[in-house]
Amino acid sequence: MTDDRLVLHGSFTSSSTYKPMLFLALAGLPFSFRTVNLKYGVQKQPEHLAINRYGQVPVLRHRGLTLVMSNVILDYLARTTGKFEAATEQDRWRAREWLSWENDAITNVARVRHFHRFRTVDPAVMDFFRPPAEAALDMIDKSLEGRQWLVGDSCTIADIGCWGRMVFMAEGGMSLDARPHARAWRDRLMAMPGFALPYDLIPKKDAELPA
Ligand SMILES: N[C@@H](CCC(=O)N[C@@H](CS)C(=O)NCC(=O)O)C(=O)O
Repeated sequence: MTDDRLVLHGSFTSSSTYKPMLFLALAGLPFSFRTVNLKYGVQKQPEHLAINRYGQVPVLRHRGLTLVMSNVILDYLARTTGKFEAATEQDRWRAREWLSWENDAITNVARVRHFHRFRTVDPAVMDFFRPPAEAALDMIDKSLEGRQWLVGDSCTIADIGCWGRMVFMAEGGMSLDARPHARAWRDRLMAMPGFALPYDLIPKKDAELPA
């Protein structure tokens, strides 16, 4: 394997892994996938901590670089491939503004799903996180009124990042049913060549993905 090949470390249950994985699938880029089993705590073992100090997934390795944090990885992939990058400098910054916002706000959707699916938490914890999670989904819906994509006239890393973090919302009891603009946007994403949902896209084992 050459240093030029993209290597993504992640997990099939992880929305943060899905985000760069979806980028690569939509871009039709070949890459290697290395699975990190979160259930068994592999992300906290020294070998993984050596590439991600935070003990999390995803990690992207490429050309001697090691990148962590899904939005940093999306930024890197857009810069190095030119794909899903906005057309103007203003819009390129705006796409990154959405990614920064999603890390604050849509993360609450991921938290609610996480508590729902993987842990038993005090209902008060759910009561705390659910309103900002629903508000984040409302924000996406409102922002898409009268437009096809979050930034500019085509799909960018803003769309991939925001959609990717909310993808497991149904596992947390949330939906786009009453959010028509967000629903139409999701359908546009789903119609793109290469699109797949996480459980169909992310392998459970190490894999070599062709273009
Ligand atoms: N802000 C980080 C969040 C990464 C994250 O929360 N990863 C989760 C999976 S979605 C993880 O590795 N959890 C295991 C753990 O924290 O031990 C990103 O966007 O990459």
